[in-house]
Amino acid sequence: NYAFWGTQPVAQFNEQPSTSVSDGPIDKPKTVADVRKEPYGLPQNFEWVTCNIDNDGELKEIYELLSAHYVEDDDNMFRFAYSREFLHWALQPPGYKALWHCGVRVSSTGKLVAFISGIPATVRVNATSLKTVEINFLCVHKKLRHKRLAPVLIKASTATEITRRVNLHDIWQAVYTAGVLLPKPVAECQYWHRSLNPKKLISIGFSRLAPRMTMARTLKLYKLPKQPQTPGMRQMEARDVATLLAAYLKDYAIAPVLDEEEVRHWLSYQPDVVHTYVVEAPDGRLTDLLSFYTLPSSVIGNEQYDNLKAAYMFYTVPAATPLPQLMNDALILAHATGHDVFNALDIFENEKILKELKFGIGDGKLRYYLFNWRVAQEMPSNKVGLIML
Ligand code: YNC
Ligand code: MG
Repeated sequence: NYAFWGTQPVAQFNEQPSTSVSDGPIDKPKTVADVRKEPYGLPQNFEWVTCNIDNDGELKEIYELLSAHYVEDDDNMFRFAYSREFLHWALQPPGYKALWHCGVRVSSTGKLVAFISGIPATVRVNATSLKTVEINFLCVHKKLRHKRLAPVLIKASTATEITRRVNLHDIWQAVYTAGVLLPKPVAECQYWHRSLNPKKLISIGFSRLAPRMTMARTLKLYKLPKQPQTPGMRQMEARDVATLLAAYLKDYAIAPVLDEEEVRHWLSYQPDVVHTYVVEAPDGRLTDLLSFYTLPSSVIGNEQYDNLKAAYMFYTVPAATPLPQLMNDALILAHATGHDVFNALDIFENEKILKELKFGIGDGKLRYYLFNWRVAQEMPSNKVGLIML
């Protein structure tokens, strides 16, 4: 029973699967002229603001809101702690719109109490390339949840105010991911985790010593070489333009369509934000690509550690190098740059290789959603070729 989502142009659970359904929009077509020009209302003493990411003070406010109130695991032991540099990268890709960095402040004090963001992205869904907004970083201050603001904010913000701001730019579809089950996922994916620093992961309760395993045997099991094993592996530089990626993404049912400038934005090496490596053949050709991004989590209420440094698999293209070898190098490079754990979803071809690389299955799922777009069929996770931060 989804009081809110039941009213939105999203696929619903009770729709009868039918062979006659084909991919397409859910709402009747509209134009920018149909879009309301004034922001939606908020309760007394709250106001919409557009956040300026280039202003260090405003970026810090978003960073602090998310650090204290964003996504936690089911047992409330860890909370995502996106860095300021990361937010800067994630929120300002080519063509970004400041208007889509949407905050809510308390009018009397100016305090930032909620945030939601969108970035422009062309996403191919089956045969259709859609100009979409990718929605992310929806966050409401804990004290305001389940109160009067929350439903208003959810309703006014996610599906009316951010939608209005996006529609003003003649964009009518959105892509988003969430752990929670909402109407109706286009794909459901599973998280897997590979220990890089098992001793720390055990002491913070992220993982446990397996039955009949000692700490010494555990350390040995997860030990990694110091250097990547693939000859010609080096950091990606701005001069490298990975045309490899575009060709690879064609095999997936949902995938981004990236131009050169976007590839450069998303894949240029930035320490502790996005780590990208290419394999350069002796003749100078680039044959493979691997990348991961850095997303730390706060460790809630642990005496010894307050932070967990996680690497998340990002776009990785095996061609001359087999995927298991490329991924093993990703583990080595993540370990060498101080990450404690490497996380990956069972998207792309990952499912086939995660076990042999000593990943363990996680308890979190990640669901992919489309707004105002229906697909004829849900996609298996190995047809997903889109990664959202
Ligand atoms: C969620 N994550 O079911 P119903 S992901 C979307 N995404 O609706 P409540 C969510 N909807 O059931 P609270 C959601 N979580 O009545 C809950 N909902 O139909 C739905 N957490 O729920 C929920 N960030 O009163 C319900 O809300 C309705 O006070 C109200 O606030 C929710 O960024 C939230 O997990 C998530 O800050 C803001 O719990 C709050 O609890 C919070 O219970 C911690 O809301 C942080 C967190 C979410 C991360 C993300 C993607 C968001 C997508 C939003 C949808 C975008 C639609 C497309 C717009 C553009 C369209 C165009 C063109
Ligand atoms: Mg809630």
